[in-house]
Amino acid sequence: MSELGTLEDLPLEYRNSLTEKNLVPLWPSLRAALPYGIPARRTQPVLWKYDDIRPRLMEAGELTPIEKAERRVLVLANPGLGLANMQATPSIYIGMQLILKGETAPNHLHSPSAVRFVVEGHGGYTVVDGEKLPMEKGDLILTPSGLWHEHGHEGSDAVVWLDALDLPTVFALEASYSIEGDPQQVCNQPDASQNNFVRSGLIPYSALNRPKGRYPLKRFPWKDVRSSLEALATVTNMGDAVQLAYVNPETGDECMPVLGFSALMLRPGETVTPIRRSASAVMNVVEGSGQAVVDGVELNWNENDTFAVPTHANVKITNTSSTKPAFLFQVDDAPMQRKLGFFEEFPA
Ligand code: GTQ
Repeated sequence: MSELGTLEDLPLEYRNSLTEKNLVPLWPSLRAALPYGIPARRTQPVLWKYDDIRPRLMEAGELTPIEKAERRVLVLANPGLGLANMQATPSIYIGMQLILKGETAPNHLHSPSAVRFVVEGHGGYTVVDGEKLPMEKGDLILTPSGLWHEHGHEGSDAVVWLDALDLPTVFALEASYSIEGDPQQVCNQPDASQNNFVRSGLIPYSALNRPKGRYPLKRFPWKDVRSSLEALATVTNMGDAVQLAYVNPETGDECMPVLGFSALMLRPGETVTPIRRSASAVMNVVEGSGQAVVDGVELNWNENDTFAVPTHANVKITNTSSTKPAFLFQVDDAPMQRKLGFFEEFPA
């Protein structure tokens, strides 16, 4: 393979003449743009300890009233991507949001899609499109692009949840914006989707006769996810991932367009080595403790910790407890990569 010409190979006068006309020669940058074999990755395998986040989040609760924050969030930023860019991975925004007793985070909508995954506390809720959705630990709440949403807290102790947004992509496309709104009228059937979709394989008959709902199910209670994982574990060989994807119950498709969500159970002492994939991911620990080795970097995690997995990374995850299961929540950008036609898996 021949060496490509560099910028310095070109006469200064020629280079300046290009710059002047907003032109750039490709060949000096070609290999950086299209590296051989594996993408150039700046994303680091980072671990954010909840023990580091929590006290700082509580301090934010004292320093910044909700009116001054709109959303009181500490963003989990990957240092490899530049902290100010607020990316956990190139496509995944992750924040930890705090809401205190009696507070409300005002109604708005925006072009990025978001989900909430509850980390601690009781009595939080989000109103999405008029539907009031309770939030308990591990519950997943969808707030899709363009739908009104506001948060509140009717309990006593602090409520914290993880926000996952496709903001980096929407922002990069210069399509990110929001609209403020008045408080929503809450409909008289709160959380109705819980009664529409009680068991997989059963959907309301009337749903067959209308266009498929884009977001028919907006809350996935953790207690159901956890028991479903335990059931799946009984028919899954040790070492094979016990993993469930959150999907649209009317279509079977991933429940959001850009980011995908799944839950993983590791049995006591179990190690899983997921197939290497082109998607990046962020994992949040719901329960348990263990170790992830991501591209050779050891990350020792406990409950509520969060870590980033770059694209194309080699991953090994171990539950280090010999007695208790571990449960992880995964956010990845596989749905977007699939739609764009370049999602890949690389069997060992
Ligand atoms: O709760 O609506 O972490 O709009 C970032 C942007 C949370 C939210 C974030 C948001 C929200």
